[in-house]
Amino acid sequence: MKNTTTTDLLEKQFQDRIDRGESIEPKDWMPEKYRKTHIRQISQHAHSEIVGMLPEGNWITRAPTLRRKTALLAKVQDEAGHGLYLYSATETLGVSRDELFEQLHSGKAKYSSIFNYPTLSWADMGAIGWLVDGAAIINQVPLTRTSYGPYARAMVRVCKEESFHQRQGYEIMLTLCNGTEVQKQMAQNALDRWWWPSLAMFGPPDAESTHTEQSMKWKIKRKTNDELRQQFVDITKPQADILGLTIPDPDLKWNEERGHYDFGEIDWEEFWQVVKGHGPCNKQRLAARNKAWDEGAWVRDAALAYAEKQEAKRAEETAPLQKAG
Ligand code: BYC
Repeated sequence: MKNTTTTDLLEKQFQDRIDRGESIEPKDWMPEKYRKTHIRQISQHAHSEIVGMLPEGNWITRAPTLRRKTALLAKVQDEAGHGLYLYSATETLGVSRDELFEQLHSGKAKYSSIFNYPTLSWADMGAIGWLVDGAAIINQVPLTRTSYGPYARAMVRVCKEESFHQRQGYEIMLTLCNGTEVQKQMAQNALDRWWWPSLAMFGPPDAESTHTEQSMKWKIKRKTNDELRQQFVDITKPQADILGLTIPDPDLKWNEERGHYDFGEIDWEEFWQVVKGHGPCNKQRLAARNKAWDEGAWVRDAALAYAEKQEAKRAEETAPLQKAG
């Protein structure tokens, strides 16, 4: 007969809590693999937000109007905020922010494949908001009910902001599509370049996804990569029709029987090349993050020196009181 160890019992109790829909909090017992999976997923998500500021930051100074500039600036600032909440949520699992930054800057950490593609025209700001933030919402709304409390709570605010991001992107597309023929072509060209990378954002097909099965059991993921990808295609195709744009996929057709759109094969070879660091902008993105980190060293040093001085001052002020007491 198999011996039931304490760990087996704890794991069973943990799974029972998950099955009952309870939220897991930082000080609760959790299997080491659950903790590690969260550190991996939440930190990759945080890095994606931070690196995700770069392709759009590229267009802030060239936004066509003041209104567009303020909206884009606000969106990019929101992404910095999302990155910071998510780093804080990761820290609750016992990893330090310095370690997380080191993983990003050394190239060890993954971040979303999508941010390794270039932003070539203003229409890309529209396509990113519409497609990339649209995909992010579909992926992240289920995460507001993920089993780890700090991650689920961070996702609530993030999703509200993503909704504004998606709308500002779609409105850019709508304006371009109602503009001149050249503007409409810019919008079509941006859709042509961003469509397939946006579908790949959801991750490998379920059959090849390393983590989905366990993450579904632990209710980290509430839907699989393929389910979310299908949902994205079903929602986005009618939006493209309203814009009068053509999705660059000859196999995209409504399937009456399935009640979903069928769509063509994603180039997974390209996806893995990008994930492994060989995408069009991987080197540029890492170089930009490292440069910002190095150039910000004096700010971190000054903040630390100020905090130490304040601490010393407080200690000096309270010392006589303590002596008297
Ligand atoms: N890019 O077993 P799988 C945003 C990796 S932020 C790179 O399915 P999982 C936004 C995966 O990490 C967008 N790598 O993994 C920000 C794993 O490798 P490791 C980011 C990818 O974790 C600013 C391997 O492939 N969103 O939206 O179960 C402006 C096998 O995959 C990708 C999040 O991070 C990829 N696309 O599922 C605008 C959301 N896909 O770690 C927008 C939270 C997979 O074993 N994350 N890999 O070395 C998730 O929901 C899940 O982590 C994923 C992947 C669905 C992404």
